[in-house]
Amino acid sequence: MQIVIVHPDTATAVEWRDSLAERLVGARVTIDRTCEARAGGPPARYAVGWQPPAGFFDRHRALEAFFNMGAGVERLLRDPQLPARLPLFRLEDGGMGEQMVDYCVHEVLRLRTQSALYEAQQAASHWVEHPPRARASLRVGVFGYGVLGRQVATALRQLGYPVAAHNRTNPSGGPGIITAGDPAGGGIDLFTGPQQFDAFLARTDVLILLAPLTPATESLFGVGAFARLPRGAWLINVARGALIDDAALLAALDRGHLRGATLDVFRSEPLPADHPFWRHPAIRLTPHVSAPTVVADSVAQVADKIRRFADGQPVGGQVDRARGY
Ligand code: OXD
Repeated sequence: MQIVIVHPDTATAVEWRDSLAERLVGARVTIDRTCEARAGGPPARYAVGWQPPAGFFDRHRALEAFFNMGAGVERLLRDPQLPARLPLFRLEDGGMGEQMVDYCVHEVLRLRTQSALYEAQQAASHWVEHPPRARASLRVGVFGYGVLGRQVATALRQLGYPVAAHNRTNPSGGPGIITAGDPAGGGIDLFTGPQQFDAFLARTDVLILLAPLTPATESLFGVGAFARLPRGAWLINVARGALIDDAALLAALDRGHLRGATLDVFRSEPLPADHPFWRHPAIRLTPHVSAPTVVADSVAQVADKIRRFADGQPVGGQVDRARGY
């Protein structure tokens, strides 16, 4: 079995090559464009990678499947050389879930405990007590109820926050809202489709974006969506920067309609040094670190997917190109 690895960072590519070769005994695993890859032998049947460079799919014309090293496939789908019928598989969790849960829970707890206020007070040697914020005043809304969104929603629900999620479709197949009283929803209200988007926003004090970037979600969070959130809402974006309209977010923060935002992802990464997000007092910002993939977990998952694919068994995480994820 021939497998080619492609990743912009050489050390990561080497780690994947060695770990995958250990798990798939007998497989020949090489890194794209290295001497060993050019040494000959049968062409690669499977590719495992992240952001393949231009020309990659031209160099590897015998591929039968591409296994993405991350959850997001929007860049891959924009590659004009991507063969139309090549099956694509994305990583499902891969060690990201628990990190995403911790990142989002941490941000919600900061709001609940008014951490920003007390940090500012400490800096000014200022002793003032504020009334605690009730959990009920932090109604969480998770936009995107996939592998990661579900874990984040469940964790916050278990901590006692009122939680709703919005998904493109109802994962259980039904049309409506899974209400808090419905055991199928685990106490999470599920809103579906564009028709329930406004109602979802209207009941959300902490909006967590965890949906893929697709033509349907690009810039979805702009002037209209922010206006529908209750005054004083907080935004947490751990999905993709292009889900939000940067100018609309700045305007909503400046006029105080949104109280603040925690941003881990941006339209352009690294975020340019002159971008106003860096210095905005109502923005907390991290450099796309909310949930890095854990190589050991991800390699185990991809090795399993490759084995299943090679054996003709069903493989999870297949990308639906029409849907965009
Ligand atoms: C991913 C990411 O898509 O790390 O997996 O952003």
